[in-house]
Amino acid sequence: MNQTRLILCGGFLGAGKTTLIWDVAQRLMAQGKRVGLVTNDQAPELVDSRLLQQANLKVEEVAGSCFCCNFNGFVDAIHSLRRDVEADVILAEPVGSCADLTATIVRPLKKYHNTEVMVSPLTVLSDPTRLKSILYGGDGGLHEDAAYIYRKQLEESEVILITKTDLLSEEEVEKLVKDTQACFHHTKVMAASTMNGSGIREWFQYVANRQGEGTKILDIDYDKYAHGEAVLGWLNGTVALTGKNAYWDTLLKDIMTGICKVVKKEKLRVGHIKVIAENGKQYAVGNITGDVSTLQLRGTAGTSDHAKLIINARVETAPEHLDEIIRSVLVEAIGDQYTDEVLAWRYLQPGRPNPTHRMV
Ligand SMILES: Nc1nc2c(ncn2[C@@H]2O[C@H](COP(=O)(O)OP(=O)(O)OP(=O)(O)O)[C@@H](O)[C@H]2O)c(=O)[nH]1
Ligand SMILES: [Mg+2]
Repeated sequence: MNQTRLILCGGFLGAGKTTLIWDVAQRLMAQGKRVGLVTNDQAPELVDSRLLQQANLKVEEVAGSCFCCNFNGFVDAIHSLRRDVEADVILAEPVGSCADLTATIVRPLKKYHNTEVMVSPLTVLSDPTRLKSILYGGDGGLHEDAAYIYRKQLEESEVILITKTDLLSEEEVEKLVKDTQACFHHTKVMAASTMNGSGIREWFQYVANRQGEGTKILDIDYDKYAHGEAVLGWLNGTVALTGKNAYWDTLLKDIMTGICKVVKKEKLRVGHIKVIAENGKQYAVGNITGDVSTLQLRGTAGTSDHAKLIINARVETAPEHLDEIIRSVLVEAIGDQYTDEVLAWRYLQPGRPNPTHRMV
């Protein structure tokens, strides 16, 4: 078969990668294109995969380590999508705390797999609130070593896509693009919103018609990078819920509000907390991507006796403490109105990145 176009959408936790991939996949499928997606995380049970699968998209998951540390797993995912759906386009989302993708993913793909995939310019998505802080000398609401990862991601990008522009005025978007461009001279800077659709088509046309050069090799301190990842506690859990004719959106709201209370009280720095409540084909999602003002609740899981909850939390705290927080919020929100059964529950501190390849 022909080469498959591979578009890597990187960027820090909560930047809007999954939402963009979802949006672009829908647009491409409406044009009759065959699309495959690859999600990635340090542990299984991903909200992202469930969200994308809910839209009947073909998703491969590389779970248990990032693409760069499991390069062969990533290549297997690409092969599966080429075999199973004969994908014209693959959109792939690396773990949000991952950097150094040019040396560890783009270059090895170009060297060993260029008959199968044509790699687009590396796009790094950037949430405007964190970006503004980082650009103007702040820490992006992150530990200094996590902010280091954020800067390194921007530094190696071939395209910076500023996301969520619907949250800004036109003047603010213009200024942010200009200031970002001034810091990153050799990078294409674009801006988009999946909420109002602006900029998506322009970004896609840009990346889908070019090849990534793969020349921006980072000068990166792996000790600092490893510590920037390790300051984040990671929790992935799946819980089956039962309640008589329960309205799941209320429970989701109670859970997200309960988490916000603790985040505020303990002044916790959040990478991304996402929770999906699924009732068959109906689902609702809650996200927190920074301080508590970033809380978003979308969709509806409707009413039924049974539902499933998947929780993915990345927060700057010890994983054991994150476990305590999420458990106690769940116990309080679930109360005696529902019964719950934990189907999967894992909390961890990401290990030191140890890439399969590093081609400089
Ligand atoms: N207002 C607004 N919110 C957005 C936009 N794109 C994404 N979001 C929200 O940002 C939050 C995070 O989006 P995701 O797509 O899950 O982010 P991600 O980069 O995949 O996050 P990780 O997988 O954790 O790294 C969600 O609440 C989205 O609804 C946008 O264009 N506008
Ligand atoms: Mg995601």
